[in-house]
Amino acid sequence: MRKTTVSDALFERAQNLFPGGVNSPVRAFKAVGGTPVFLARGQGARVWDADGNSYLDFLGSWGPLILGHADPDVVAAIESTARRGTSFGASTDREVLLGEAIRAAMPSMERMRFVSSGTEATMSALRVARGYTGRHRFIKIDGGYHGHADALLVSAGSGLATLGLPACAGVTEGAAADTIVVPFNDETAMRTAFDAYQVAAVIIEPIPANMGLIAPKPGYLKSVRQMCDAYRALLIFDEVISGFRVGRGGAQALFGVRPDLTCLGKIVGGGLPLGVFGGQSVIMSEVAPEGPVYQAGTLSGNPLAMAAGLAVLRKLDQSAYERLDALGRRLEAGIKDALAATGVAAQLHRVGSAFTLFFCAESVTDFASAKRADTGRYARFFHEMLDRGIYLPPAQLEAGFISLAHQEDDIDAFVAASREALATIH
Ligand code: HOZ
Repeated sequence: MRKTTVSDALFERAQNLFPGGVNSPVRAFKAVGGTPVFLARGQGARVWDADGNSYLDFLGSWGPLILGHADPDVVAAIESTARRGTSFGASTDREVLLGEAIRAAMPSMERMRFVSSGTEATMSALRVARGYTGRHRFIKIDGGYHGHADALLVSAGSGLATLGLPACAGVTEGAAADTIVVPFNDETAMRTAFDAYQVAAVIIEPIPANMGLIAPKPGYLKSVRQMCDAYRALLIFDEVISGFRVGRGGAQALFGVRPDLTCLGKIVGGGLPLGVFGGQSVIMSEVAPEGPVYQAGTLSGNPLAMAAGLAVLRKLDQSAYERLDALGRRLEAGIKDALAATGVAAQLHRVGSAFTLFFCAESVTDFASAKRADTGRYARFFHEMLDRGIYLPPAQLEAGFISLAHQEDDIDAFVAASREALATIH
């Protein structure tokens, strides 16, 4: 039996301080029940909680930790940078170095701006698209999550989906009125929206990972690109999760689709707060001080985040992605065997080192089908796995992640725990 005394006591105190006891809703275990685990430290593929229990971590801080916890090169980069100053509010050489590394990996990002979170990146990219096109409406995907800017919280995935909130209180009708929502993987619905409205942009996670992980059907992203061109709207790829996760060039390289603007976060900041938006040079000319679209931040381009991001990107070569994919294939094969052996109806979705297990018999292609998967069963699976030392996303409509710190043994441990957990919940 796991000890939870210290986590329980901390949660008690945290509830007095923070709404729901947390500083981001998805951490509150609302979808799975029980008391959230308070983590004390992480090393490689493992985390330890405040009670001393240890877990193999397949959450990876919701995506950033592609090298695992406390990678020595990342820690060294942060330490040596911190000794020279943590923030200047002025330009540094590391911004140039990281910017060049990002552009080399994703040539569509001809010019970019560093911000402090994925939310800032998507909010700003949308503002730029509106400024550039002179249009105010935009299309987003049902269940797509692009952070918590007002207009983007309409029909959003991640925590809103987990909490079952179709809309967010405090978002005015005016802010939501410009958001046109269409289902993922549905070209007809998008074309209908384009026919009905003049839109500035389509903002889309090319591989949605906030309604669980769902791959685009063949040709879908290309046809979205074509529609954007035909209707003179910008295509914004939210690659906060897929960027540097599914390959060095992100989903845009994987599917051969060049967006006009890209938003990054998570991995690119090496576990520190960082977001990036960028794209065609002429579009980025809209951004102040070159153009009239204002955007700013005291900690933008923060030296510690630049150093951490550079240290991570240096290690993400082709062999790193081959290794991640091999680990992903091992996990997928093991889980599929476990499902067959236990007779549990579930779908394992995987792209490289990102995955979701949907508890349902039908295939999941969009938000509507994702929401039909059995969340109660996922909750039981989650706790059975936690008790077996495996830390997963505390909600089915999210993605799990494998890191380069995971070894074959860790994947086998995940599979063995899954087999027992599936048999128990069946
Ligand atoms: N955007 C993350 C994945 N859904 C969750 C992070 C958070 O909301 O705390």
